[in-house]
Amino acid sequence: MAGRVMLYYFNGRGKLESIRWLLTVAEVEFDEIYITTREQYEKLLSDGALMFQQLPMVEIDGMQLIQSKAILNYIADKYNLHGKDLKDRVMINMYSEGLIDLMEMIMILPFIPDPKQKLDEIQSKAKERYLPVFEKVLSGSIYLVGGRLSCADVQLLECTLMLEEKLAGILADFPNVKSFQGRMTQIPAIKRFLLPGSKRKPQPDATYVKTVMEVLKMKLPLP
Ligand SMILES: N[C@@H](CCC(=O)N[C@@H](CS)C(=O)NCC(=O)O)C(=O)O
Repeated sequence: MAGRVMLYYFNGRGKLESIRWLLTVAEVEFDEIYITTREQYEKLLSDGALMFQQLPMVEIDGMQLIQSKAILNYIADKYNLHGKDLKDRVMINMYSEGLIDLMEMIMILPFIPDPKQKLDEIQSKAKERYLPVFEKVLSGSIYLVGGRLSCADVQLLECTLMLEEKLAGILADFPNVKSFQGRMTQIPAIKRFLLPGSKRKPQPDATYVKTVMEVLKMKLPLP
């Protein structure tokens, strides 16, 4: 198991995409095993690889890690993307948790029957609750916490790109966030990740939704 990092998930963004982003920024090479059938998922279950019977699972440093936030924190700690001390870290975690809340709203759009209503809710929450926070923090600093790059910066970039895919022009009233995006996309590893053919996943399509639903035996509407 030791050796290259191996990711187990669907061939799509979901709860793994932020981990792909963070590994990329940390310049860690990784491989992926795409779960495309119920049998593959059941095999992982019977092997005891999925503690809470959920994906994603990441093999790293001889461990099988589950829970996406725990995995993000491990990578952030290991690769010095989690601030210089406890006080930095709690701020980074606060920003991260907010961004994850927002990204999870976008993530479920393809699985819900009335995405228009949900998208309107995302737009108002993004503009009134989340983006103003980051606009303010970035008015006086290049990065979100402690003047250095952290996992929260990486998630903010990911999240703002996701927002713009769904709501073009949403950053118009947030010039500091837009400039931040411009700076972040100049980081060489990120520049490469944003090019076609990288390990970054596209927006979810019907095939992705169908695979997730079949593998997990999900039924609509979601609870
Ligand atoms: N808190 C977990 C949630 C993981 C999760 O909900 N995974 C979904 C796929 S995206 C899953 O495996 N669902 C199956 C189930 O809950 O039975 C995490 O962030 O990793």
